[in-house]
Amino acid sequence: MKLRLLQATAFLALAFAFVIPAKADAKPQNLLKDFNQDRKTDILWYQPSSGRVNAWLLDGTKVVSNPDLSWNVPGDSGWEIKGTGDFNQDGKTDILWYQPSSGRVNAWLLDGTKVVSNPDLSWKVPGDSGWEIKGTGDFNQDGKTDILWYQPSSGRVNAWLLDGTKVVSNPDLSWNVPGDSGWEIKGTGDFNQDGKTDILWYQPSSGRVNTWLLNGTKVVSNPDLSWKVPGDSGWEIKGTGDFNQDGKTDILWYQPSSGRVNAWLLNGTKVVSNPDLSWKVPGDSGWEIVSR
Ligand SMILES: [Ca+2]
Ligand SMILES: [Ca+2]
Ligand SMILES: [Ca+2]
Ligand SMILES: [Ca+2]
Repeated sequence: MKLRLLQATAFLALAFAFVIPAKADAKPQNLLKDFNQDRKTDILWYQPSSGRVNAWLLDGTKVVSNPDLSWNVPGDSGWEIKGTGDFNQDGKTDILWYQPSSGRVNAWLLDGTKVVSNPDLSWKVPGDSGWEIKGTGDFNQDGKTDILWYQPSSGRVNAWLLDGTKVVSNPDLSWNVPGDSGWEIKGTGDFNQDGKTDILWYQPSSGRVNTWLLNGTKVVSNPDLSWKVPGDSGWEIKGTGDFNQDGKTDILWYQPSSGRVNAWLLNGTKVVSNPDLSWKVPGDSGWEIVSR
């Protein structure tokens, strides 16, 4: 009887071993922001005045089409888009919303650009706590999207480790950065291609762009990127992605005054080239890139 159980367990373990390689695929997808599942990074836009949520479906830096998502959310509802991820592990990009007044954190589970359902996460965080959502990632390498929080007053950086929309634990990262340092979290990515989520920082006053290379929630090193961009240039970091499909994280920039959208194609922390995207959007259009 015991032997049979052992055999059954061994068989089950073997079955799981075969499933695991396919799941590893979920990690890059998590960073892609890919609304049409062609494995090419797309860009998410939001216009608070109309409530429209729009996706630029890209072929590299070329805009191929720009469908609206199926639901609208007027900005005066107090809801804000805080990032993207894959909260139900179906390989399709979802959207993360936050309403500071109620503290609710909500996920739009998408099938492409169609909203299928919108469950709340299991924890709430009132906006007056001073905590801000800064992005998503997979900080414990379980293939499930987690949420990155930052509290400028204390300098604490915190990760909500999620099982779908359930918060399982919330460890602090190993380093602190007080908000009055002028450093701001601008996104997440995997800058050293080790399959572990890293954090992107920017200091407008110095123009420095910096990465925290992480091992889970531990900061291992923090190299600067090879280029600087002073904040008074009017350029703003709007997110990350992989715009040339080389498996390396790139950075998305936007200059509202000119309407230019630009991609820094990176090799690790080295900027290799910086092509503009094929479309422009003037800042006074009221459209904002929310592609974290
Ligand atoms: Ca795509
Ligand atoms: Ca999904
Ligand atoms: Ca995770
Ligand atoms: Ca990494």
